Amino acid sequence: MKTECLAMILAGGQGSRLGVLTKRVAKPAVHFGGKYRIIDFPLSNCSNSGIETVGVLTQYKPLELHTYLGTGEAWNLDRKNGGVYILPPYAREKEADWYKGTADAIYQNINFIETYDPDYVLILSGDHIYTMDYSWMLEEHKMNKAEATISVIKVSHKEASRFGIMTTDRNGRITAFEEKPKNPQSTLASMGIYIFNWRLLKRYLEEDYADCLSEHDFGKNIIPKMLADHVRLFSYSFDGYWKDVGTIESLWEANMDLLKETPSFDLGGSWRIYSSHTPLPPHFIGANAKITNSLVSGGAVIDGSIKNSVIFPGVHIGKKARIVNSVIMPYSIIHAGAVVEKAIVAENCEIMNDCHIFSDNGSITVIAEGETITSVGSDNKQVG
Ligand code: ADQ
Ligand code: ADP
Repeated sequence: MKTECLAMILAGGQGSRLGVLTKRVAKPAVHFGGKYRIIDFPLSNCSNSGIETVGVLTQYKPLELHTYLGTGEAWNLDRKNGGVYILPPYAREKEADWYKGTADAIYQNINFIETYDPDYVLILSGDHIYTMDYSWMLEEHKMNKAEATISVIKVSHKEASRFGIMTTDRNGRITAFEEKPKNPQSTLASMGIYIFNWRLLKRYLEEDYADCLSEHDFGKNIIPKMLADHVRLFSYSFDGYWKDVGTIESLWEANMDLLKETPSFDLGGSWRIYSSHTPLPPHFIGANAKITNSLVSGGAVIDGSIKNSVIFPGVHIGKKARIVNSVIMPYSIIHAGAVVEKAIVAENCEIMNDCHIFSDNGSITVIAEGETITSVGSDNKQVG
C-alpha cells in the first residue's frame, strides 16, 4: 500500500461568499463551465499527474458531493490500490469532531494517511479552477531538497490582501510569509497548494493540535511556524490560468473566461478535465434560435437567443427568450419571452414568460436553486 505522494483535497469550507449557490451543496460541488463541477479540476489534475490516492475532506453540506464522487471512476481514480476516499469529520472512531480548520482537517485523518506510508503529502483546495501538473512541483520539491513547497502565482497589488503573501530569495526559498496581510509587501501569492514531507508535517500537526491558541490553519499557523523554525520552505512558480472561485464575481468571471476568443484556459487540450454525468441526448437548436459566443451542453433545447453565455445540460430556452452574459445551470427553464442578463441561474429554476432578470447597478444577479421567478422586470439579486 506504499504511496510516494498522496493528495488531500480540502473540500469542507462553508463557501458562504457564494451565497445562495451553496445553500444546499458544498462549494466544490458547485457547477462550472457547462458540464463540470469545481472539484473536477483538482481531481482531474491528480489523475493526470499520476497521483492515484486522493482523500477528499468534506464537511459542509456534503451529500451531493458524496453522490457525485461515487467510486471515483469518472476521474479514473477507482483503482484497487488507491482511489478517491471521502473523509467526512464524523467517520473516525474516537474524538470525532468538526474540522476546526484546514490543518485540523488533515490532523484528524492522520490514520488514513499513515495507511499509505507516503513520503510526501500534497494538500489541495476544492475551489480552484486551473490545470496543473503536480508531478513537476514534486520534482522541484525534491531537487530543492525542500521540506515544504508552496505553489505561488503573481497577483495584482489590489488583490494581494486576499491571499497568503510571501517573499523569496533568488533560489526560491521563502524568507517571509504573511496570511492575508493588510499592507502586502509583495504580490507573490500562495495558491493554497502545498507539498510537505509527511514525517515533518505530521509532527507539526500534532504540535498544532495541542496548541489551544492556534486556529489550526495552514496559512495562519502551520506555515508561519515552519518559517520561524527555519524549515526548508520553497516556492514553486506557476504562470498558467488559476482562479479561486470562492465568490460570485470570480465564479461568473471564470465562466466568462471560457468564452474569450483565445481562452486563457483550454478545456479541449490534452490535459483532460473529467466529470461525471448522466448521458443526455444532443442539444437541440430550434428554427428561430440564435447562438453566438456561447457554450451549450447536451440535452439543452434552444428556441431563443443566447449571447456570451454558458448553458448547462438539460436547460430549455423558450421562443423569443434572450440570454446575455449569463450562466444557466442544469435543467433550468427560461420560458418564452424572458430576458436574463448578467446572471447566474442555479439548477432547476424556472423563469416564467416575459420576466426580465437584470440588475440596475451592473452587478451579478443570482437565482437560487429551484426558484420560480414570476414577476416581470424585477431586480432579483440573490433571490432565494
Ligand atoms: P483561503 O482561500 O481563505 O486561503 P481557507 O478558507 O482556509 O482558504 O480554505 C482553503 C480550502 O479548504 C477551501 O477549499 C475550503 O473549502 C477548505 N476548507 C476550509 N475549512 C475547512 C475545514 N474546516 N475542513 C475541510 N476543508 C476546509 C488559503 C490560504 C492562502 C492562499 C489561498 C489561495 O490560507 O494563503 O493564498 O488559500 O486561495
Ligand atoms: P467562505 O470564505 O466563502 O465562507 P470558505 O470555504 O473559505 O468559504 O470557508 C469559510 C469558513 O467557514 C472557513 O473559515 C471554514 O473554517 C468555516 N467552515 C467550514 N466548514 C464549516 C462548517 N461545517 N460549519 C461552520 N463553519 C465552517
